[in-house]
Amino acid sequence: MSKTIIISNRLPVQLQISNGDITAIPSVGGLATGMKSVHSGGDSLWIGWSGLTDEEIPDVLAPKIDKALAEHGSSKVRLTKEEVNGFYFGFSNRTIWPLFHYFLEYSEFELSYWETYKTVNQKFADAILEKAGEDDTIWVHDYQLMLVPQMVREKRPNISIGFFLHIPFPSYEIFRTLPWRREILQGLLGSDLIGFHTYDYERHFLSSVRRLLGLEVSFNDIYLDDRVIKVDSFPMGIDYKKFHEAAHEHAQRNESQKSELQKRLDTHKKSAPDAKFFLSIDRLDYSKGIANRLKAFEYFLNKYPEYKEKVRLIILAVPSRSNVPQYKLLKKEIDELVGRINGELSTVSWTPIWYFYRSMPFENLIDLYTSCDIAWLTPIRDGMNLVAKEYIATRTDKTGVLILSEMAGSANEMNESLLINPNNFEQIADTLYQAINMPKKEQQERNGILQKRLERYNVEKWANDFMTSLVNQKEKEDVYVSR
Ligand code: GDG
Repeated sequence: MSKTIIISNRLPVQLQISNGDITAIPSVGGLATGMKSVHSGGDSLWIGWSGLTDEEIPDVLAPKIDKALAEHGSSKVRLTKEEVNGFYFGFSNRTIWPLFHYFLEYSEFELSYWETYKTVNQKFADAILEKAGEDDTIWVHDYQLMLVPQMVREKRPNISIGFFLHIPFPSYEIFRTLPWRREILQGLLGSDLIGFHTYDYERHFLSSVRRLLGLEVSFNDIYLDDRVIKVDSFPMGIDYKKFHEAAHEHAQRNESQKSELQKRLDTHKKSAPDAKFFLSIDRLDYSKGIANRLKAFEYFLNKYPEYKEKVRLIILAVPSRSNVPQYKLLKKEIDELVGRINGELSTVSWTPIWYFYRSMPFENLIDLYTSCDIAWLTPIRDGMNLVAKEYIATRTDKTGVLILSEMAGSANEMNESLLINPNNFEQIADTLYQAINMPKKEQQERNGILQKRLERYNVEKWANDFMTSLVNQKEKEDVYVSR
């Protein structure tokens, strides 16, 4: 029987070794949360890096690790510490990530990173080739593995390969600055179908293919030798039911079933029923605009001082890539901003910002989504932003206001939210004011429309659309070849 092979840098679970025991904990992050529901439902194998380097895995534990991963339908690619440094912390996160998010000044063009990226991509391709049958479908994910499609294609000319990019594809003017721009495009073109979150990313990609490789492009088909490659947009959805039902279940809990966090949130709500909670949740990443949000919060409190002691900003910043210098610096900047703003504005009964630097269990995520009146998600650039969708899905009585950045891919589908430019503090302050004062009926009207859309175009539909499109493209290609 044919199967789907999902391949991404990280697996759906992360392994931890303590006292000779192995624990598998669910991975946090957009790709992992989204694909997990697809993976758990069907006949699929997920190949990726376990999160532990070869040096961290004692020989005696290797079989246990393979067994633990197999229980999650997963198989690992082995990487050394040096490979992780060059491939993941290096080329992926110091070259591609900043470049594709328009932080050109952060992007490092380092030959040794590129060399390691190629070596590691080949390791992932080899792992696929070892496991894949001729009829299997390969679905490669994200910017860490852009060379894999062509590496697999060289050995298996007829196998079906799809690729999905979870981050933005930048405009040609940005992309052309990359020294290995042609190699990256050629790597991606090993796929039969290349998917992006939005039509804009798709157009940017096609423009780069046309201008850098001079290939024939007709609508969204690329002609390369005897192959036709389709490029399309598939805006990723969420597991709507999971979030919506979790919120319903949450609302029915009695006092003893509530988490400590929820009890604290309830106490504050009771003591100040008119107070509003703003929520900000992201990985701690410069693309997410957390520092800007803090500055804009201060700006808002200066412009509308009547809201001092009446609003509170809850920030959940999930640790991410802390080995990369820019992330270390950002952490320091955020710590300082939170300290300064709280120091200057706090009163005996009010701390304006609650700041959590950690990853929280799913249950606490639901506590935050359901307790906060306003979700304030204003990345500088974001491929999609699933948190915005999750917040809306948990609002079972349809109240709540979402303030969303125009620069997030999700803004295209979430027009009923309050869209802002994350660099415009004046607009942000006025939008926060508008959100605080939005009548309940208007909130419910906006969220009702959003919820219907998110429920219909959920993550399962997203994955099915991608897979159906891949099958159709393969058939179209076969007809083209046999002409
Ligand atoms: C990339 C792209 C694109 C967050 N904190 C916790 C936690 N999360 C979960 C959220 C959500 C996911 O992580 C974050 O997804 P995002 O989409 O917001 O962001 P990235 O991680 O940057 O994801 C992004 C995505 O890929 C999908 O294509 O949307 O643009 O950058 O699902 O719920 N989950 C738990 N604890 C936390 O503390 N359990």
